Amino acid sequence: MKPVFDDLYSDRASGMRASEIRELLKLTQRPDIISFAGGLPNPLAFPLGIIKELTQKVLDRYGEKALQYGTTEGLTSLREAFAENYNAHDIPCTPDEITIVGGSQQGLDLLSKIFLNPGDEVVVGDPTYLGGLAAFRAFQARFVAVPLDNDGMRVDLLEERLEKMRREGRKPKMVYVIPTFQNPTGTTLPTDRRKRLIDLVHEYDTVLVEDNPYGRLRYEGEPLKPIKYYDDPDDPRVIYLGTLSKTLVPGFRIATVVAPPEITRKLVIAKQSTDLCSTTFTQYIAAEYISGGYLDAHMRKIKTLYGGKRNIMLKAMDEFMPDGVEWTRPEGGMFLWTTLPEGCNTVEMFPKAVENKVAYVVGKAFYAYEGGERSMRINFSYPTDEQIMVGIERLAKVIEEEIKDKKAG
Ligand code: PMP
Ligand code: G9A
Repeated sequence: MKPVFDDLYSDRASGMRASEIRELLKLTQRPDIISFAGGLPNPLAFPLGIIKELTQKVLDRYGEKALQYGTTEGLTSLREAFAENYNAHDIPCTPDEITIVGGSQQGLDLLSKIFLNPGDEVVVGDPTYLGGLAAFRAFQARFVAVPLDNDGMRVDLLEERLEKMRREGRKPKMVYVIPTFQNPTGTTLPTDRRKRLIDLVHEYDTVLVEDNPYGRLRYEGEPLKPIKYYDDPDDPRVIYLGTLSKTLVPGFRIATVVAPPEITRKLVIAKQSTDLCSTTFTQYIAAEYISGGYLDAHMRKIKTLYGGKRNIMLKAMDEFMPDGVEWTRPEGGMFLWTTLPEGCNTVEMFPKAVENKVAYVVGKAFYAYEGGERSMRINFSYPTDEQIMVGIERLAKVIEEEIKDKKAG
């Protein structure tokens, strides 16, 4: 049948494509499949008891107000609580510089809405978070994809690209980085690269979007200061995205965009036409949670849980993976990035993995244009310890077959 609505869709909607991760999430609903695909927090890390208590408190104290529309900027007490918490964690900001958004995904969407015309260029890591690529693509961006090494984005190559663009009269609208325990690779930018990034966005007159959902999920090693810490207060260029999705619960849909006042104003206007305001009820609960000091205490519990799962996954990888397979050993976050030997293809292998009841995200999904054919992202925060052991054994068998087939073929 001829598609009825094709000539009605905008150019923007015609170019949209489904998120591999969102589609794969359906697999996690199948009880027989062990999924390492979604970047989901573990339900064991959800502080149900405290949330129950605080929900009751919010209803008793604020009643109907907590269920009413709120301001587009977000609840003042929540912005104050975030500002205090952020300042204690080397993210300098005032409550007025914070906009509460419905997840950092909405932050990426709104930033695209205010900065991008069709054809505008955005610098991204190659690979990078596929939801970021999707948000930029929805506004018809083009990408300047800068390769990563074991220390995250190659800032030297970024500089070369920016210089070349300048010679050609081009300027990127944003530089998008996930500095700590990057999605999908788990890599972390060292301090010298963080500082260099600040210099570069000043030198080439653009902004840096620092997306930091995993920064506090560190299981070993010394914490690094966010890029925002090194920003110039007299000429701020960093827009910082933080979220409660990985440190409290994703179902609240509460995140922050920290930006200079001028950008914050534009962002708020853009959000007015998107959703008027973020969910009032969960903002009230989150404000109580953060100002009550629960978040920092809860981080210790999460770190023990996820650190243990990371170790189990690394142990299983060491035990089961065939020769020639390589993977990262991140000091935090939720993912291992795994690369198979030359000739293997993780897209072609995917149906065999599902047949063997294990799932991952194909590496290709995280590349702006091409790459990642031999790679995959595997998540360790969501599965149970037992699922990690069994699932990695299954995956290793599938990979072993793939390697044999490629050698034979
Ligand atoms: N950015 C990155 C790098 C992510 O990994 C995610 C979620 N996996 C998001 C943004 C979106 O998170 P949320 O909208 O739940 O805050
Ligand atoms: O789409 C989601 O559920 C968020 C997870 C993102 C990811 O897996 O990177």
